[in-house]
Amino acid sequence: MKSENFQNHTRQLRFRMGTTLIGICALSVYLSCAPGPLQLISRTASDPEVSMPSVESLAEAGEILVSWGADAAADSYHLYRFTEPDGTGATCVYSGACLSFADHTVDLDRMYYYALSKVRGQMEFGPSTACPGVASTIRRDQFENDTREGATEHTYVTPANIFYYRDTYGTEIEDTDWYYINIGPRTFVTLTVRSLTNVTPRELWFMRDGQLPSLLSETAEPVLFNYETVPRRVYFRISVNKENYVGIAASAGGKSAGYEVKYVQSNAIS
Ligand SMILES: [Ca+2]
Repeated sequence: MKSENFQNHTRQLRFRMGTTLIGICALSVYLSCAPGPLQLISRTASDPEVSMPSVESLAEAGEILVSWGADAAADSYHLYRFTEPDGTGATCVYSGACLSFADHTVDLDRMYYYALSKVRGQMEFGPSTACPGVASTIRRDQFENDTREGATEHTYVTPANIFYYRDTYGTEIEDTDWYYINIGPRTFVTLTVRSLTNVTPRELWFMRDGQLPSLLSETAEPVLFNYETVPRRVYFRISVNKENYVGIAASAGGKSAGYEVKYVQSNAIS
């Protein structure tokens, strides 16, 4: 049964990546993370489960961070990187028992695809489905504000960055930024959203919570209203206008960019 599994997995691996990769990875085990004798004795009897790695784009400047969960049935892991989602340009970038790999050997602003396989004894299970990632000159924002629930409080001025990439297959890597601002009773607040690097306002959308997004412009100042008679948190989102950002009619591309949201003034609603 196990050898049948192995043959199936090996066939899949060869089909997707050619025949030389198992050898490449087997030679490059990182000794510092290699399993000790105790782990080999105490491992479970079942086969490792093939699972996708997590890929964090723009983890640091020039870095894609790939991580995966420990599998008690695996002795070590092989991480493969492709230059195309179909498996073209495969390289084994990591082999060993660690649970993450920071990839610095990448071209900036170019999408790569990572697939994980797990090794148990002489058998390799995988690779998994590939997961895309990209690195750029900047790192992603410290705050995790991709969702409304994780919105960052905006007070006076918030410098931030944003990124969007897509490949010719339509795979997207997208950053969206949610903020909220505390607005007093029957008050409206005026903001500016200014580009800092590599982006023009017309490449960005501004969306008031629950409304349709509108394109930013060099001159427009977004306004947020609180019509209620009690203070309220008002949410808004900055995202990229994909066509303007990548280029009209461009099937693939992308970049990272910096912008700044700034409080201008608040006024009473008359
Ligand atoms: Ca961001």
